[in-house]
Amino acid sequence: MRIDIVTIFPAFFDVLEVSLLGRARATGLLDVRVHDLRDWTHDRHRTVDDTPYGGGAGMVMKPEPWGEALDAVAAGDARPTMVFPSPAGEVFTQATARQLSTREHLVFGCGRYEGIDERVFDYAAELGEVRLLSLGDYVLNGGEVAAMAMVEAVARLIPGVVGNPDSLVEESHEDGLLEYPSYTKPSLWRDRAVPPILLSGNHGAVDAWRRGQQEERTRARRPDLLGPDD
Ligand code: 6SD
Repeated sequence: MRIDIVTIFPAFFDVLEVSLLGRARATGLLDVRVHDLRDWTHDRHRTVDDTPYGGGAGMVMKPEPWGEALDAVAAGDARPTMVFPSPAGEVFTQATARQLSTREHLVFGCGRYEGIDERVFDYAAELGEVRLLSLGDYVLNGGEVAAMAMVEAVARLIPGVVGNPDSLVEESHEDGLLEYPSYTKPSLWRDRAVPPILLSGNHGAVDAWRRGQQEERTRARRPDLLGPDD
């Protein structure tokens, strides 16, 4: 998969060099290209923002550098999927991550200030698929942190990026429930014992206990994930 990231803060993405995604890049599974939006400006001050039409607080990202950036990163590609993190977008979920993980080419456009001139999204829709996606119902200072989270959630679903594929299915949200609790040695730590069932060697009983824990936790913490009958 190829991922282009357009931002005025390329340094935010330096950490993509480490851990599993760093290895996926090194082995060629992932081709991540980070671009400075200011490289598509033409004035001495490399201006990317201007005052909003209609008035109001803050500044808006100018359309011209974005248009050139999208033209450049989409060049030669039939139809990339362009993701713009936005608190006004649809909520990004594990289902969204799964959809995006099937794409050949993703472009992340990271806004700053009060956001990007709306016409950029209309224009982008002529180049490919456009998704305005929100990480959650809270406000960040820009799209970078949201894009980073989405890149990680998507890239780990690409075959080979996560070494053991079993660890992909035994996860919160993969089966619509929260993950069961995990324990490791020692079996007694600071007066706290590991649930004895996990030491029993009875795999059927362990599976049933874990499923019960998933349901109990989901009911307590995330009832919104459950249907009326659960
Ligand atoms: C100005 C942005 C882009 C500002 C954001 C996304 C979410 N879930 N919260 N905040 C955000 C994205 C904020 O550019």
